[in-house]
Amino acid sequence: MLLRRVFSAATACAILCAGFTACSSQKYPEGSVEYAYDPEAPSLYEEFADYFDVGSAINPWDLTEGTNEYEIITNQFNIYTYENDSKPDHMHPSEDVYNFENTDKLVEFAEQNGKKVRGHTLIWHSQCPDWFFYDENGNDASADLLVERIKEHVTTIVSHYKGKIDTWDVVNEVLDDGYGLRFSDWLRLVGDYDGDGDDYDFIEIAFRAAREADPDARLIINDYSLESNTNKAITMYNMVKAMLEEGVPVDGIGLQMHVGYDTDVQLVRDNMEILAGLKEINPDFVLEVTELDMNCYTWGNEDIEVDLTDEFVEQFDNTYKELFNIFLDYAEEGILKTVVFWGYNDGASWLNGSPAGRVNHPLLIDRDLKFKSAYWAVINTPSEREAQ
Ligand code: 9MR
Repeated sequence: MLLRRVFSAATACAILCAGFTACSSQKYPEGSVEYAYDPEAPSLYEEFADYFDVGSAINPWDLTEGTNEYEIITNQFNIYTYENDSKPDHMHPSEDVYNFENTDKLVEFAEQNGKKVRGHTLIWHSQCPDWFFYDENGNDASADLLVERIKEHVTTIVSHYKGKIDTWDVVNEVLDDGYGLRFSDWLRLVGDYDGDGDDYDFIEIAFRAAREADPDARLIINDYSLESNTNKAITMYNMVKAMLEEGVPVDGIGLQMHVGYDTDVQLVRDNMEILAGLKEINPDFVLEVTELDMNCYTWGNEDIEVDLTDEFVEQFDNTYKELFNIFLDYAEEGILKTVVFWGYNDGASWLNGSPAGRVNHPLLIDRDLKFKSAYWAVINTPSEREAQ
């Protein structure tokens, strides 16, 4: 078993064959490139089954049966989210039009394979059509009108997937990077709707509507930099605490976790600890890692090709490993339930191409679908821990 984990026959084959063609024992669907994909590799979600679900953001084209991509996502993950197709611009492009087709396919795939789905996302300032924010005369929507639209939007979508989508990112990125709420159109137009002195009413209304539409779905408030920006983590803690005390049905916080290869893992742990404090108010409160990836470039760096030296790869792998050890700690405390990667192979990651031509390597599987050393570093964390 241990030997298989470290150096499976297919991995050996892929290495021996590297440089000319991949070996014949591997499956290559007609028309596809010859991948270094190792069908014998163990499964991330199975290795972490005692701790948390492991998932990936995917796209509709990943659901084509018979491809290596389909096999990888099916073998490696037990929870999926669409990278773009369940966002407001796709799902509800104009007031009277809902597009359920693609998300229906994901739900069907999940049902057929015994998997789970995260819905990303109902309310966001980005990838959101403008019609929400204007009335029929082209003026700003009134608070009443926007509140009605929020209720309608959330209720229609969540009801459509009642009992089928396990978790919703009800709101995404509602906090500012400095302090307080992001000044979005949602906030500007709805404001303190009920006059009780707080201005998170658009969030509260969305969560209440979602709970009513599907009482069993897990409802998450999702944001980025919570693991690195302590002010933001404290702001989130305070806001969610106030909401829980008012009975707003927030089940957990999603930490997107788009981190760097050199991220300060102690800070990640400390900020998660702040958010985990919400368990004192609701013992069932959860944390989820919702969009994990590890940028190979530091902030402000304009390079387009990183030098993958042994030293760099070692640091990259260690950071992944340390993060997963933190995740395992929080899973053992009963608060961390889900870890989702933002994509599953380097070639398809959103982190490529900006600046133009940039090549990034943020995930556990490379562009040729070869399982990287980081994959082995991560997948071995539960067994190494149990052996201690
Ligand atoms: O990965 C997504 C990319 O394909 C889209 O162009 C982009 C548009 O905003 O959104 C990306 O996904 C984001 C996610 O929905 C929310 N958190 C940040 C993600 C990366 O930008």
